[in-house]
Amino acid sequence: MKNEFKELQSSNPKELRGLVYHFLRLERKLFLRSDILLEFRRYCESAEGSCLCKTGAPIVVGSIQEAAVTGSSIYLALRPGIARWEYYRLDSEPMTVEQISTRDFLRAKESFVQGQRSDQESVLEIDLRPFQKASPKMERPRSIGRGVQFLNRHLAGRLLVRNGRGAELLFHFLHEHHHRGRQLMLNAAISDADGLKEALREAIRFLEEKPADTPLAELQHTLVGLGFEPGWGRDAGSIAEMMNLLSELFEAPDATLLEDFLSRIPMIFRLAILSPHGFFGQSHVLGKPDTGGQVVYILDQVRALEKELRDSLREQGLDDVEPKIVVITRLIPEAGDTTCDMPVERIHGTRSAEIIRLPFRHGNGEVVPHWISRFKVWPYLERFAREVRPEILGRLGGRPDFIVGNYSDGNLVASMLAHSLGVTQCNIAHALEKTKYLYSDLYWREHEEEHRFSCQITADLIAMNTADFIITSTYQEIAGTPETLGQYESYRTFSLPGLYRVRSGIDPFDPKFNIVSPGADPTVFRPYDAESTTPAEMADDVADLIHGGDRPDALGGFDDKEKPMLFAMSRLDHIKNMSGLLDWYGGSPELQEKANLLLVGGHFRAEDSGDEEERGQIRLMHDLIARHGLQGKVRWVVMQTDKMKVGEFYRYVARHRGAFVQPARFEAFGLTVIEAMTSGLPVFATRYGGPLEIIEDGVSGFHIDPNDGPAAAAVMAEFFEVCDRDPDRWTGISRAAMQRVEEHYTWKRYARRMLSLSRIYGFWKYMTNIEHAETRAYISMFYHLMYKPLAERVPE
Ligand code: UDP
Ligand code: LCN
Repeated sequence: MKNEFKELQSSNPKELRGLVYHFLRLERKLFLRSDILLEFRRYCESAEGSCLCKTGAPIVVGSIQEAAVTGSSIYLALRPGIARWEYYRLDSEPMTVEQISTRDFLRAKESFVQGQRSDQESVLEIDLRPFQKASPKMERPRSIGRGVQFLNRHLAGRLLVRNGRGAELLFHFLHEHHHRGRQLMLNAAISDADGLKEALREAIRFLEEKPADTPLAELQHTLVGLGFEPGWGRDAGSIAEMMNLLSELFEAPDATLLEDFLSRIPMIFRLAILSPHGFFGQSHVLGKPDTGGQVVYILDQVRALEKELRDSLREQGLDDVEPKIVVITRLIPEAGDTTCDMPVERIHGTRSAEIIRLPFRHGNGEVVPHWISRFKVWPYLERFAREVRPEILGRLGGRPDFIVGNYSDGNLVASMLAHSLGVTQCNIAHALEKTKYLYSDLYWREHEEEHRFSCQITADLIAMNTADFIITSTYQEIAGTPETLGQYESYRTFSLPGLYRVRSGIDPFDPKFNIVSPGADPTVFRPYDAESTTPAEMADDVADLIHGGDRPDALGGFDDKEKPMLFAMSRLDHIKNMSGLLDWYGGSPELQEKANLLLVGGHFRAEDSGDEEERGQIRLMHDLIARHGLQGKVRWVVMQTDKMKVGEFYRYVARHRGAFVQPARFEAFGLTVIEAMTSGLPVFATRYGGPLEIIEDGVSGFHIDPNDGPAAAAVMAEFFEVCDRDPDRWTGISRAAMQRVEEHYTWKRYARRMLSLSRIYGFWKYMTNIEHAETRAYISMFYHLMYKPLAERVPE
C-alpha cells in the first residue's frame, strides 16, 4: 500500500489532509474498520472530499482494519490481503505518511492505556518469528488451513526423492509399529529398504495368485515368513493393494500416493481428549454455565472417532484390537442433577470410550466442591495436569497416540501433558474469547475482575505455540475473510499494556493449521421428510411445547397457528443475541404478519437462573415482548436438555415450513446452524463468524447482519413473502441446505480427515523430527515467568 499512499499524497494532498482532519476533529482515540468506512463515506459526501472517491483512496481506506489517534498523528493498521499487515503513521502538520513498524503501532495503542509510560518504559516483547524460520511456510492464502497436506507435498518432494535416504527412513518407520507389545507391519526378517522392496515383490506375487477375498488368517503364515506382520489389510485383495502402493512409492514418490498409504497404516489406537472446565456430562448439562456446543462437539467427535478407528483397524486386519478414547474433565462434587460428580462415565453410543473426572484442588490439597467459571479456572490447571497424567496412562494402558485439547484451558493442559508424555498435541479452540470481546487485550485490566483475559490470552498464546497441529472448524477461524481478521490471526500482534507486547505471536500461514469441520449427530438430526423414528410420546410433547397452551416450561403462544415459525435456539448469553432477534421481530410488522417467533433457551423466570448475564437477558426479553406488544406471536420454551427432543423441534418447524435464525453478534462456528440445515430448515444466520462460511448466501440459506436488525427482518419477511407466492422457493433452499451439510459437514468426514491428518503428521514427525524444542524452551520461560504469576493472582 506504500505506493498507493504516495500516489494519493502527490495527486490529492489537500483532500488527504482534509480526511486526516476529519478524523482528528472526531476526537476519538480508536476507530474500528466499520467506523473508518462510515467516516470515509461521510467525508466523501462532503464538498471537500467528494473527489477522493475517484482516486485510489477507497482501496487504501478499505484495507484499514484499525486506527489509533494520538495528538495530531493517526496510526493505521492496514490489511491489504488475508493475513498480510502493514502499519502507517499519518501526521497532519506537515502532512506526511510514513510506514512504521509493528512495534510503533502497538506502542501508540498502548499509550491510551499507559499514557506516556509506554514510550519510556521497556516492556517484555514476544517475538516467535526466529523460531519459525526453519519450518516450511505457506505463502498463498488459499493454502491456509491445509497445513498437513502442504507439509506432505513439501516434504515428500524433499525427503523421498532425494538420494534414496527416504526409502531407508520409510523402512525404519514401518518397523516402529506395534500395539501392546505386538509387532505390526514388519518383522526382523526384513533388515533394510532393499530387502523390503524384494519382499514386497514376492508377497505381491503370492497374494495375486489368491482370490481377492482370501482372509488374512489363511495368508498370515506365509506373509510372516516373508517379513510382514498384520496391519496391511484384511484379505488378499486389500493387502496386495497396500503393498502395491508402497512399491509404487518406492519407484516414484508422490505426495498423494504417500497420503493414501499413510492413511491406512495402523498408527492410532489410544486418544486422550481434554476439556477441564464446565459441566461435562451426557445429560442435564446443556444450558448449565459454560456448557454449550463444546460438549456436544466432543461427545459426537468421540463417537465418530471410535467408529472410524474401529472400521480402519478392521480394514487393516486388526479386528482384535480395540481402540480406546478417554475424555478428561473435572469432577464437580456439587453437581446438581448431572453426573459430573462421577469419576467415570461410559459414553453412550461407543463401545469403550469413557469420561474420566478428577477434581480441581486448592493449594492445600482440598477438593474444590463447586462449579467455577471457565474464566477463573487458571490456578487449578497445573496441578490438574499432574494428577490426570497417571490416570490417563492407567486407563489407556499406556501413552496416548495423541492428545487433543479443547478450549483455552484444555489446550493449556494438553500442552503440559503432551510435553511430559512426549506425544503429539492437537488443539481445538471452539471459540477464542479474545475476538469476542472488543479490545479484550488492550483494556484487559478493565476485564480482570470478571474475565481474567490476562490469563486466558496468555494461555492461548502458549498452547498455540506448543501445539503440533491445530484443528479449526472453518477458514475464517484462522484467517478471517478479505475484509475481517481471523480469530487466530488476532494473536499475531497485540499488546496487553503493562504486561507484554506481542510482535509476532502466531502466523496464520503456519502449516500447523488444519480445517476439519464438525457435523451433527446423524442419529439425532435427520431431514424433516425422512421417515419418523421419534417416539410418539416425544413427538406429541414437542408439538404441545410449540403449539400447545400454558405450561410451566413454555410461555406465550400463537394466535394464528397456521403461520410458519421463525425458530431460534441458544443459551441466553448477550453475544447470542436472542433479545436482538426479539427486537427486530418486534420492530417489523411485515415479519410479524408473515411468521410467528419460537424461541428456545434459558429460563423465563430470572430467579431460576444462576447467571447474572442470563438474568439480564431474561429481563430484557420480557421487556421487549411487552414493549412491542408481541403477545400471541411469540412462544418462549425453556432450554431443552434432551437432544432427541431438540432434533424433533427442528423437524417440527420444518414440517410447518418455517426457518431457523441464528442472530448472534458473533458465532465462532455454530452447531445449531448445522443441525437446522441437516433437518432441512432454511437458515438466516449471522455473517460474523462460522455461519458466513457454512451458508452460501441466497443458495443454502441467508446471511444476516446482527448490527442491522431492520435489514435482517426485511430479508426474512421477504423470504416468507416469496414462499407464499412460490412454495418451491422454500423447498429449494431446504434441499440446498441439506446438500451443503451432507457434502461438507459430517462427523464421518471429520473423523476420517482427523485421523488421516494425525497419521500423516505422525509420519513427518518421525521422518524429520519436527520437534519444536526451541519454541518449547522459549514458551516454557513465558509460562513460568508470565502465566504462572497471573494465574496465582486469580482468587481461589
Ligand atoms: N442446545 C440444546 N438446548 C438448548 C440450547 C442449545 O440442546 O436449549 C444445543 C444445540 O442443539 C447445540 C449446542 O447446544 O448442539 C449449542 O452449540 P452452538 O455451537 O450453536 O453454540 P455454543 O453454545 O457452543 O456457543
Ligand atoms: C463454541 C462456540 O462458540 C460455537 O460457535 C461452536 O459451534 C462450539 O463451540 C463447538 O465447536
